[in-house]
Amino acid sequence: MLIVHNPVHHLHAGRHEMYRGRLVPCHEVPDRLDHVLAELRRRPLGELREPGEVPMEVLRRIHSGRYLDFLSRAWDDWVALDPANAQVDALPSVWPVRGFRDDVLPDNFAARMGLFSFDAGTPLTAGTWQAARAGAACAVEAAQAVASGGERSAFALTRPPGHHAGADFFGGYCFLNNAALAAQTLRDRGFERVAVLDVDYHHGNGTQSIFYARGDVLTVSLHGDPRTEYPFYLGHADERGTGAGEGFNLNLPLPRGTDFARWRVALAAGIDAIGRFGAQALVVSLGVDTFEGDPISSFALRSADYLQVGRDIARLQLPTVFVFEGGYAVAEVGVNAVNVLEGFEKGAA
Ligand code: OKP
Ligand code: ZN
Repeated sequence: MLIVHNPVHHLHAGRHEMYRGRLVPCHEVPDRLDHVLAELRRRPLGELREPGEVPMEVLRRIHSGRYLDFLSRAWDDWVALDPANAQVDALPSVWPVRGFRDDVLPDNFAARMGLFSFDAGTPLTAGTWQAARAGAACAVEAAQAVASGGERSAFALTRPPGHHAGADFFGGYCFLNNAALAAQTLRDRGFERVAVLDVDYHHGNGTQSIFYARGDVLTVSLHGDPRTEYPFYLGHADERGTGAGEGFNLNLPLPRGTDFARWRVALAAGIDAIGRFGAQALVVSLGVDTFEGDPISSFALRSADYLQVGRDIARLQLPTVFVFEGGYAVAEVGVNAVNVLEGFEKGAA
């Protein structure tokens, strides 16, 4: 398995996220990735590589031009407001809900932040754009390696994560949708039907919305029930896709406290759907915040369970691109993520 890792991920290092009226330290920290990389050096699974640059046109396959313009300049705009802002993360505080217009791009910076986001838990920092763009490059390069047939599987090891980011919004610690970019790259390189399997604790609302009206990319997400869990406003079982995409979105929400036995039944349903769809390639949004020790999530998977997760996914026998997403129990995130990859490699053999 080829591993493409983001060498500049640490340029995105948020200080605070808004939580219950207070600014609290970020859960999505650079240490997370360093732990996964360290585990991969202990248990090597294949070549470790840094990505080249990803052209803006490739990002535009998934994200809108006006969102990319905003994101690429946001930090400079923020500091231009006041030089003292260079010491502070930018967070949105105002949003256009139902009845407001989103077609007029505001001049005001706070208003633009709100137009292109959906929560106040996702700080934009000095290096956010550089880190996110290099992360997108990891996902695209991993997908290209699999599409060229040079690798049967690849892992894009990057942060910030991506699955909450939509075509034109950030949120949920995510800015560019790495998994969607990987799936689109596989489509553009000739795979007619691509599936995205999102096993992160949180519903992959960005990925779902990007592909919701498309029948060529099946999106499947297992996650905490949005009635109680973030991102709250999407991820219900009755969301099945629309238009040409009808029947090509599958949500498998699960209650807080779900253990591996129950979670694995849902995984089997997701894997079945991917098989029936006739997927020719697979992207896995690999979050390990389903772990029992995760500080912001409430499933109860144990470290050894992740080996079985990888084996179960391997049974699809598809060219597969794994993309790193969540997992906030920092000390265990490396073991858990690499367990999935090792289970996959050994299961496939
Ligand atoms: C990103 B990914 C915790 C609030 C949770 C957002 C969670 C984003 C998860 N105090 N806020 O899906 O792992
Ligand atoms: Zn998550």
